[in-house]
Amino acid sequence: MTVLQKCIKKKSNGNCIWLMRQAGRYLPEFRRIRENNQDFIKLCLNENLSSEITVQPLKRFDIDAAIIFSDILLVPHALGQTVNFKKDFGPMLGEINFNKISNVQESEFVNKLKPVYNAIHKTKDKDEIKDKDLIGFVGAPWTILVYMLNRKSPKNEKLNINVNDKKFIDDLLIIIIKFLKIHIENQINNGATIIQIFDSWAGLLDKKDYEKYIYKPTKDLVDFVKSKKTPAICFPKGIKDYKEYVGAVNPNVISIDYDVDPMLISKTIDITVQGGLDPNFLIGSKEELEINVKKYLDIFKDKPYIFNLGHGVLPNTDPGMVDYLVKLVKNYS
Ligand code: 1CP
Repeated sequence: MTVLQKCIKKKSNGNCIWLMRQAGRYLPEFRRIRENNQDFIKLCLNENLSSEITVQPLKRFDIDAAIIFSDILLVPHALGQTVNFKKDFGPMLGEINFNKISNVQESEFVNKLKPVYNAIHKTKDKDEIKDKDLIGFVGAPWTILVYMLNRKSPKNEKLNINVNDKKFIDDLLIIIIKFLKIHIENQINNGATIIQIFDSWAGLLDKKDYEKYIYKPTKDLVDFVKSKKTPAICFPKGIKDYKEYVGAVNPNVISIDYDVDPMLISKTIDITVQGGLDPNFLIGSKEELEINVKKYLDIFKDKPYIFNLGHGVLPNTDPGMVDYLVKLVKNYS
């Protein structure tokens, strides 16, 4: 059993660690590839390069898992919605043609994402990943819905979704869930050993709408992942009540953001916990980083815990700080 799987099965607190966005712009070796590959979707669909990028952080750091280099927005792309990543702006999506989307066939969708599945297949046989986990992922149905309808990141402005058109949203949600399951299944069949579900925009929703847009659809995916004998990690960033979420969705692991009090989580949640540390601590001093890393490790000392951040590694992070963090976690006792 891998170090991470032992942590998940509550068999040990194995000082295990991986990081969200562990591959990415803070690594010069990634930036070199990115410079020559301006089209981000094309880069994700280049199976040799995406496999190479996936193992880049494992060559540097003593981390316990790789996460496949891909993006949650490949799903709208494979459903026929245009997705472009504009420099210094983020994703831009085209208009939705519901007729077209509701007629997308499974074979057509899988064909478009074949390079992702091939990249997973290639990566799992690499030396760097022997005895380690390869994490596959999807966006949660709500977060995918947000991008498809808002057509850009909702981070700078109020969400621009017309919830009056409920029938349209409900029908789209059904299609999204169907294809997320297909995407999950193909990742597992090609070698993903864990699935993480990213609900990056869970925090935008009113609590009264959680059941319909977050709990029910995400539990549907979690049950599906579990039926494939694979653990599911859920990251509902910004959710108001993690305990209620865990009760409703029942994942194997709950990944927490940096806004939530880890002490409260440790007292109220009895499944494996992942993450929490504010990625900004990787940009500050080593002393401050150490104090805050110890805070999480102390709080979760006698609990099954996977060290990670409360969101992704920031692009201006010094890889040396990541190395320091990994060593702090591995040497903690
Ligand atoms: O060079 C660049 O500009 C690319 C930056 C980048 C990277 C490295 C994007 C654009 N996506 C990725 C890879 C990625 N995305 C991974 C790879 C594996 C790893 O973690 O190392 C993963 C898991 C994701 C998932 C993802 N994509 C999420 C969920 C996690 C999160 O960050 O909240 C989201 C929201 C996206 C959408 C996305 N992809 C990229 C951008 C700039 C955005 C938009 C973010 C926003 O709306 O602000």
